[in-house]
Amino acid sequence: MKMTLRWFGSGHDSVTLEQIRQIPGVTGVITTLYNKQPGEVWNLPEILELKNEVENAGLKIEGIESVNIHDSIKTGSPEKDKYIENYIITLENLAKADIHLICYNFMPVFDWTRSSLAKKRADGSTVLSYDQDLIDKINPETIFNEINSNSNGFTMPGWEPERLSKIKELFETYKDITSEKLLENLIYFLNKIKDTCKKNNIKMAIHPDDPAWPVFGLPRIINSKENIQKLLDGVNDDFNGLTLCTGSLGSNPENDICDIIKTFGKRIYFAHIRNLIHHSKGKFDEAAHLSSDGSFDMYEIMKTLYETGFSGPVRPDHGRAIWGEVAMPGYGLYDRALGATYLNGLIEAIEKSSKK
Ligand SMILES: [Mn+2]
Repeated sequence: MKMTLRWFGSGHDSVTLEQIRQIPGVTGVITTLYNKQPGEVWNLPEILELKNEVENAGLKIEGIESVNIHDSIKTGSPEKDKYIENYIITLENLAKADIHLICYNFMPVFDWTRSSLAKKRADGSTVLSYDQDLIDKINPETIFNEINSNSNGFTMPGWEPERLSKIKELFETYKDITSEKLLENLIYFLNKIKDTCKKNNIKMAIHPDDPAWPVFGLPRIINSKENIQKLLDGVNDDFNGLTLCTGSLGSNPENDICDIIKTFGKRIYFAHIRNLIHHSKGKFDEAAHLSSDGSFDMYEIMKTLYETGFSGPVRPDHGRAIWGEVAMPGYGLYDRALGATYLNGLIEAIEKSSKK
């Protein structure tokens, strides 16, 4: 496994590449061109500029998170093919820069949803949290404003303010999109990019829906073992794979993460590892990475990944805000560095004990 950290790029992230380089055992980053709108072409010079910046800091780009999908592809509207063409050009340019792993999601309107970005814990740190009862009481515009005004001045991925003005319109475009239709549109997209991905050895690793159930009446299709199976069977080719995100899939305690890893092992290309504390149905707080801090058995998760032969990039996912750090919620340096170190400790122990 290759330990990485998500990095949003200079000017978009409070964390620097120099800091990431000093976390023991972190050898790469997962990054993106954060200014790009969904549907826009990524040109080769701008990709190479990003790559050089990362490599000059002694790190490697292990994958892109995300190349976002334009809403017309998700809704299957007439302009979809134009945006798929753009996506293909972007994939070809990334491959020319020797980047072959793409994390993306297929969630309508919102990439992810939380009811709080800074819930105070007993230890004085703050975390992102989700409470379905709170979400049920607010409308999408309110949550959009709340996310943006509580993000410490950073633009949260998937919550770009320019989307707010279009939110009513966006909901309108999704009103006839059932989960079956959404899956059909995803399969259409994957079939269209298949040849490009195969020719360029690109792995598409879809990110599960977060949380793992429908929010604001919008369909969710990558949220359970059964539904992931439908997608992987729908385009049954190696390029069509999965990002294992323990926090997203695990938001629903009915999802057995280790069983999902065993089932899809060979089609998992990227792993987001974090812990949650479940309170009750539809109610959870994010947590520090350690098993003892949350509801997941992190040792079992890492051991299962190891045993399936997973060799791709792994990254600690959201961390707590600790030690007074001001950063994008979930994406500070300190708790993610602790998370990476803990996960590296688990990996070392698992590797050594499996050789005995
Ligand atoms: Mn994730």
